[in-house]
Amino acid sequence: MAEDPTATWAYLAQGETFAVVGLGGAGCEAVHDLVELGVPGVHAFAVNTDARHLLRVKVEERILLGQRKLKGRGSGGDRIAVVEAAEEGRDELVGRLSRFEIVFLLAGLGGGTGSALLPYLSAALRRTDALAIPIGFLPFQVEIDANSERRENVATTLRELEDLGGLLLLIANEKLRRFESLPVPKVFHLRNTYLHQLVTSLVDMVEHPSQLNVDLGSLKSHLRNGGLSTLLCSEYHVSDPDRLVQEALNGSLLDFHIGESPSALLHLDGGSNLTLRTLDRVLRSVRTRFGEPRRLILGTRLHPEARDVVRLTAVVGGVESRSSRPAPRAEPVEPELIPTVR
Ligand SMILES: Nc1nc2c(ncn2[C@@H]2O[C@H](COP(=O)(O)OP(=O)(O)OP(=O)(O)O)[C@@H](O)[C@H]2O)c(=O)[nH]1
Ligand SMILES: [Mg+2]
Repeated sequence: MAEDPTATWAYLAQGETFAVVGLGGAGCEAVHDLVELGVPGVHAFAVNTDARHLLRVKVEERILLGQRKLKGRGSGGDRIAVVEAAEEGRDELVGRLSRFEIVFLLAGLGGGTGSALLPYLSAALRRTDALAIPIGFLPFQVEIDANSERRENVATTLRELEDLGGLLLLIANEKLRRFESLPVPKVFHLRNTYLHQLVTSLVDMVEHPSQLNVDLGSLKSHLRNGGLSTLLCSEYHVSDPDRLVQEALNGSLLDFHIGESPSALLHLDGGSNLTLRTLDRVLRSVRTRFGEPRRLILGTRLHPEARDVVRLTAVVGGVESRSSRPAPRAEPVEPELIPTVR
């Protein structure tokens, strides 16, 4: 029997592709919530220095770092102790994560564990073939203002992440204030749903072949040339492409500022009724709203049936660094004003 010519390369399509990794308390909680919302085909990890917290999260693989020094009790905001702990476990940790093609790393900024591990692991994974995508939760302004240690930890972490370049997603808790009349659990559910949309949009974009294909290779090369980048997502009725682009910008909970020379990789996911005119109007709207991009890549996936809703995923490069903007205000506040975010 003739040998199946695909057999020689088919194994390449079988590798594990995506991982989400929670780092520290807030990061592990976010991964737990993502798993509850459903991330099919994505392997989930929880990494913490706090054993009790780690036992609470329902995630496939749980890793306790720094047992010897931190004794499973968390770092109490000590980034340096966490880096030392990570150095000890480095080969095993990086080895376990680098077999994935895309690794989403999630952490709340301001504590010790997540703040130290987010840049540390992003940098370590950038030296492998895996594409590391750091996602940080920026604390509410009132928390930063009230606590100089947190403020320092946030600032140091942001500097380290921005120096790495590439895709950096910073979810700003402060932007949740637009929902301030809703009950707190509902607000955090909205944030988690948004996080879920970011992760699944990117996974969908690179995982499923499409008509105008955007694959992992195009994403990596776009990021290599794009400086600091962010991710925008939206869904809107196919009849209003301009509103689709507007929603991607206005509905974002990310902290970002598009610079003077942006680049954009756009992906549209829609039905068989998506017309060339609609594509054209999306592109025109991007040019108007983002500024004239120096580089634009367009991908589409058109499903066989007609769809009312079209989804836009945009990886925007040339985003300006937060550290070039004014430092956060530091005014004393009453401690009871600090919101509990757990
Ligand atoms: N727990 C929690 N923290 C959040 C959330 N969103 C943002 N954060 C912020 O995340 C920051 C870090 O908190 P933790 O994750 O508890 O800290 P950690 O990384 O475990 O670090 P250590 O406990 O100091 O070792 C805090 O400043 C919180 O404001 C959330 O949904 N849950
Ligand atoms: Mg902790």
